[in-house]
Amino acid sequence: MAPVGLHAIETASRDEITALQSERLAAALRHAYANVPHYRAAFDAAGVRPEDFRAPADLARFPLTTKQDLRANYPFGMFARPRAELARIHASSGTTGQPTVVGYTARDLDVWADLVARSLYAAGARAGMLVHNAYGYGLFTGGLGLHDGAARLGCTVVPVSGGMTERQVRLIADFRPDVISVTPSYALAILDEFRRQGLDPAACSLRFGVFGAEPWTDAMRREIEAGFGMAAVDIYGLSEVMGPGVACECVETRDGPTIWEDHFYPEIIDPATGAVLAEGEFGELVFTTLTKEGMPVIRYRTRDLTRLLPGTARTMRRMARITGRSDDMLVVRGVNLFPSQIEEQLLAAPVLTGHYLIVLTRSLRMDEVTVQVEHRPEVTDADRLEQAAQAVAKRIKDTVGLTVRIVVEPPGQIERSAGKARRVWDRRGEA
Ligand code: DLL
Repeated sequence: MAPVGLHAIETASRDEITALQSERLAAALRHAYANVPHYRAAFDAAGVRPEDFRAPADLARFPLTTKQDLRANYPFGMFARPRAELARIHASSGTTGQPTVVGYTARDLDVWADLVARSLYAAGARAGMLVHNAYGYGLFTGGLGLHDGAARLGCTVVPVSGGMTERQVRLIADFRPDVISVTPSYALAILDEFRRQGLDPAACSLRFGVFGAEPWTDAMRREIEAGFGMAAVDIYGLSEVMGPGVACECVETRDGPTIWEDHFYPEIIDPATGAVLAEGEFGELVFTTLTKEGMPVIRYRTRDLTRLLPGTARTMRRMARITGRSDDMLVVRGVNLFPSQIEEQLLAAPVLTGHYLIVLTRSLRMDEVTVQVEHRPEVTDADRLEQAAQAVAKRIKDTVGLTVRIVVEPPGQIERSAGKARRVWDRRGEA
């Protein structure tokens, strides 16, 4: 078990970090090539061998890996160890049929717990604190991933999982947790439930929250921080690379997740050409795992759009908040639109909330965007709500360049999710 607290590598010099990465990248390429037929075939087809790797810049010569590659090797074809040597399997729900399967050796689970413990520590959590873990338990990596990390840090974990919102509030009120881990959209649902029960969420015991698994904005962060009276940090991860804890914000700076670069090597590529972009440029995030045994990934395309930033609270590099996924980007009348751009503007209106759904329809071959959003329960004046709707529509027109219709709904009208929220309903294909 690793010692708990700030690890020396988190503040090592860039030279030390690069040296460690080079050594680990070379080993990861050898491991993947030797043990996963997919990588052997892909490297051979690209005319590269693990021995061609000398320094991180050489990684660009190796082929990228996509979710389709994982699907094509369903269920266990991407494993670098015999199935019997794996301690656990997780899978993504897979909105379109086949799930994506990932496998961990006991050592992988150990590293994962260390990195989630490191993330929680960066977020402000300490040994002895009580953690209310409302990420879903099961095949999703959020619940068990956070659980093992909180236990590793020495916290008391309440494995409440997602759902049963009334009970979430009751347990927070009665158990008095210091830390909550939950998707930001479900945090808002819990916040509403506090108020519905006549309780003041700002007076609750929570001091730190780790929020992730879906895109969210700084406007949403302000809402959650003010609502609960706590510090809210952004935790990032994906199943294919590990799960939660690939990167996490430090509570003292809250300026974008620090990537745990001793275990994951990040690159930013141009999503159209696959070319590696310079530090600071905006594009698609790609990860190579440096220490994973069970299912190493080489240059995995996350589809998440962001940029790399220099370290602040740590020497390791940060990633900017995810703007969205390239496959979530909506193209409406030729304009690119991310749900986060709408969210920013909705939450800037004091009478509106973060419960919203973007509905796309097509009439007379023209795409139309309607944003359904709930108003705050205490504001019921129809004129005020109409003015807010028009003001938001204008700001979206000014910032994004799209005409959208804002429909303000009463509280409770938009479907709640206990996990990742659904933000878009694309009905353009409907007759
Ligand atoms: O969502 C792992 C996770 C669990 C992360 C709990 C944080 C907290 P997947 O289900 O495989 O894994 O989904 C991964 O979710 O590629 C992003 O598109 C999105 N995502 C995850 N964290 C963030 C975040 C988990 N902090 C996919 N901000 C990723 C924005 C995020 N998007």
